[in-house]
Amino acid sequence: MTNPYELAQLAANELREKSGVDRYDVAVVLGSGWREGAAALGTPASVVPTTSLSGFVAPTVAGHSGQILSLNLGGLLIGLVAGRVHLYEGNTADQVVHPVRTMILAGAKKVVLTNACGGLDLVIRPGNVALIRDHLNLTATSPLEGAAPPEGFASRFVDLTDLYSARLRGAVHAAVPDLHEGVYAGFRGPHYETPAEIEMARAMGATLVGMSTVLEAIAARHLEAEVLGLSLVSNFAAGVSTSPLNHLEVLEAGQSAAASLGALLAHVLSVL
Ligand code: 8IG
Repeated sequence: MTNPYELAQLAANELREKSGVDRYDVAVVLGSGWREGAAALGTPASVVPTTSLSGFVAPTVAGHSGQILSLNLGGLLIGLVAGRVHLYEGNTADQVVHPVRTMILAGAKKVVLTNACGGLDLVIRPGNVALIRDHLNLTATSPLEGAAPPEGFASRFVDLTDLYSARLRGAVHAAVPDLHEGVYAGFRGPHYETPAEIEMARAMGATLVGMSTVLEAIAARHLEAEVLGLSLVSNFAAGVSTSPLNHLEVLEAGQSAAASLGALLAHVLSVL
């Protein structure tokens, strides 16, 4: 049985061979809503289906196969991971973080994690994007559980003080005015929270809630990558808004956001 690190190294070698890209600078994991926006980054130089790479599990969302798209953005080599997988699909923490480990072992020293989430703060409205400043891992698991990482990898007792890189956040704030920052609470899902759970998350300091990102951030930091988190707020979390947005407003917020997400992503990538 190969360990998760050897499996990711194997997948990284396969990816380099199949994509023809011998190193990556930045990996971007595309969450819901971001895939459409990423099309604005340009035509990928190569598209590798994740089914052809060791250790990748297929997303269970209908019609969305996993792909790694390689792009050269003004000399910056970007690997876009489309088709994130989650704990709630029945995957282990190691399976959830395998794409991130693979991209880092293929050379990426920076990892951008994008997602769609619920918002707890009335000031961060549906359609807004927030930078993740910190997180609460409420999944009750870690990608570093289990056997110790093999020789050559950092200890599993990772310092998460600067998990969402202050340096990268500073660069993005300088380039993109008016971006919010939030604390992302990662739940297992797939159900949304009860209003009481959202009040619990608020009391703990959360302003954003979702079902992804936290495990990937931990695994990326363990492999010594710099992490940036971008959350598209898609809805107010349970019980937050007394006058819930109607469905049409939510759809409109999502659509107008999708149009600008690609431009935002391109701008962010150019300053990292
Ligand atoms: I979009 O309100 C989206 N994803 N946990 N809660 C959780 N995940 C989400 C939510 C939400 N909205």
